[in-house]
Amino acid sequence: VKSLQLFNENGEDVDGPWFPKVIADLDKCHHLVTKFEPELDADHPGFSDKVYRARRKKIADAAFEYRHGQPLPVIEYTEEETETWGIVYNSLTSLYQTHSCKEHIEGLKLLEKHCGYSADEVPQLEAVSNFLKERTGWQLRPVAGLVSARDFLASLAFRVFQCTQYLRHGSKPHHSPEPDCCHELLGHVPMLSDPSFAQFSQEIGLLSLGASDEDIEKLATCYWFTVEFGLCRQDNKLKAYGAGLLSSYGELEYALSGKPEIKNFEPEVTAVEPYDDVNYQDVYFVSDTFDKAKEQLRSYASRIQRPFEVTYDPYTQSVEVLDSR
Ligand code: TIH
Ligand code: FE2
Repeated sequence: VKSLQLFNENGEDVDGPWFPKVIADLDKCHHLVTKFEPELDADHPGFSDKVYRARRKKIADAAFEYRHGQPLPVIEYTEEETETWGIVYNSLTSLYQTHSCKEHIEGLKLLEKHCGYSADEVPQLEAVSNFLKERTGWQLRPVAGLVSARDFLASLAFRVFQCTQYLRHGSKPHHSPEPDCCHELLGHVPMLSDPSFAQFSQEIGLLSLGASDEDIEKLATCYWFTVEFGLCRQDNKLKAYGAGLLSSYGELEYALSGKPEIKNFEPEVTAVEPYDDVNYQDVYFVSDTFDKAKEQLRSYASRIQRPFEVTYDPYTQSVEVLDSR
């Protein structure tokens, strides 16, 4: 095994797609997918709301200017935004006891205790990021909207979670086709405070570095059906651990209603399942434990061809790349 020369003398990539090697490289990993932007999508609930669109742009600009190491932008949320947050918070927390996994319930309890999570105020990313750093070594960075799968997965390798800071449109509090800060703060953050889930998420990220477009698509689909829409079995009952469920009152109810199809998580099958990124999912995948899902993914990914191996060094927050040809 020798160290791999990933660039030629002109700095060009010679060994496949570029990927970040150190945490500061994530400044180059925020390419957006402009699918559900209120500016461009006539079906977006904010499409004909000028005030909402201007607000979105202002919050997006702060994210575009952000560089690794800076303090996270502080957003002063308006009364209307705070009200939307409160509606989402109260409706969701009324479902969690029966619908969410114990790791999520535990995480949210800690956030209420240490980060001032409540229905009255939208938490600021800086405080939440500092909390996660102490719990599981994860941190947050702001992002303007929906990031490309390659960039998003790459940040996970460094235990960095890219978070939006705007709120969903107040007219549709119970489901949003795009991520917003309710989704990040109520769906993802409590899960990332669990050590086993934290490791599972980083693992998907590491497996994605330098992968082909086709393999990124497969990993992104596994990510979608686990981290975003995953179910698990606890005390013989189905519970949600996917953040897309934990932040949508409508879909959380639906997923556990007995109506949709439920299949066991099997990376080979899950990776090629078509998914719906606008409406509720047709099918959900269930895993016993995060540790088991992690092992399954690892063995699945060992069959994905990459001419090198990557390992993460937490002391330098960088990845080491080893030629395995
Ligand atoms: N549908 C989720 C919600 O309403 O909070 C948001 C998203 C999850 C995954 C993609 S968009
Ligand atoms: Fe998400």
